Amino acid sequence: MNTENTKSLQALLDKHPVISIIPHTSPDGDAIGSTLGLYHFLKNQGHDVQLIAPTDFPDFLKWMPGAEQILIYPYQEQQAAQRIASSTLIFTLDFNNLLRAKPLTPFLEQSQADFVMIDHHQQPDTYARITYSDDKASSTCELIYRTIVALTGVEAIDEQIATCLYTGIMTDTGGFRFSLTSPETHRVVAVLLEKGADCTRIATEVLDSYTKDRLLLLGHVLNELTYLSQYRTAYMYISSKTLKQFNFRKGDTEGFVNYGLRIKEAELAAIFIENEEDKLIKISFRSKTNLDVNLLAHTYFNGGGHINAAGGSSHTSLEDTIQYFLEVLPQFLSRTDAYSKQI
Ligand SMILES: [Mn+2]
Repeated sequence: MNTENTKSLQALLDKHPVISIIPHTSPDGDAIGSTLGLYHFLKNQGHDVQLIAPTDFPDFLKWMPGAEQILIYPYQEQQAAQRIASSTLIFTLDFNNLLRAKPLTPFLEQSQADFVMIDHHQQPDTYARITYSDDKASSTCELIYRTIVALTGVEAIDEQIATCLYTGIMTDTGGFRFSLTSPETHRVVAVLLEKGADCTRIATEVLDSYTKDRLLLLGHVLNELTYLSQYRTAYMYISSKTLKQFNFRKGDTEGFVNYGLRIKEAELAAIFIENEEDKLIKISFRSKTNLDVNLLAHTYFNGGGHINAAGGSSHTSLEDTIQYFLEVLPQFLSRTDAYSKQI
């Protein structure tokens, strides 16, 4: 965070604002880690602060310190709406367009509060008074670390904050593997370990916490994986019927898409998941090297994200969506800009 942004943020905090912190819809490890990390920091500073999640989040994140304090909009609609209406400062973390906070979008749009966006996705929107956006950062948690250090110094990071930020960095880097994992990421993580983050416990809580149904669902999905060697592409799909068969719970399919890339030659992996509730097909893409799946998601599937990890959606059937994917895939791969020059 640069000096100007730090000064403006400190000035906003000096006004003793009523603060809300919002992660994106279907919050992941980085969204919950960054919002909780910031929550503990602001609480420690004596601020009036509330975290509001647009939707529920997976059980494998519910052990995190402070998770029980989060207002989850679908379960506490009135309280959440009132809190947003009375807030004078709103942090939006790990997303950069208010449409990514559905169903809270209309409440956020009507709010008179000052907005602070801290995020690492591409093409940030312009709604915030302070925008701290860095699409080269491994995670929003890394940016929250830098924000806290800029505002107060590293002394302000306690064990709870360290635990939350470590969790988000670990999950968003795929366990320190993805291309945006930098020397700086490791320096930050080193400090978080010194501050008391327990890497073994965090990894166990997040990764080794499948229900038996979830593991069997993964087995089922992998059994039906298709690999298109001519396109170096692996794809998987899950129908709502299959989800029911394995007693699906939120978060169960998280990370499944990455298995496609475990094929040595694979460069692109996709997963298509039927979501009966929202009446759409949710799509995730992952890639190796510099194949730009943000471009793929943005151009053909109403979505976006990062070069190596992006998501989108489709309002046609599961079959038609896969058919469409198979049609546009050769087109996409032959585009001159399919391979990003950024890496
Ligand atoms: Mn993130």
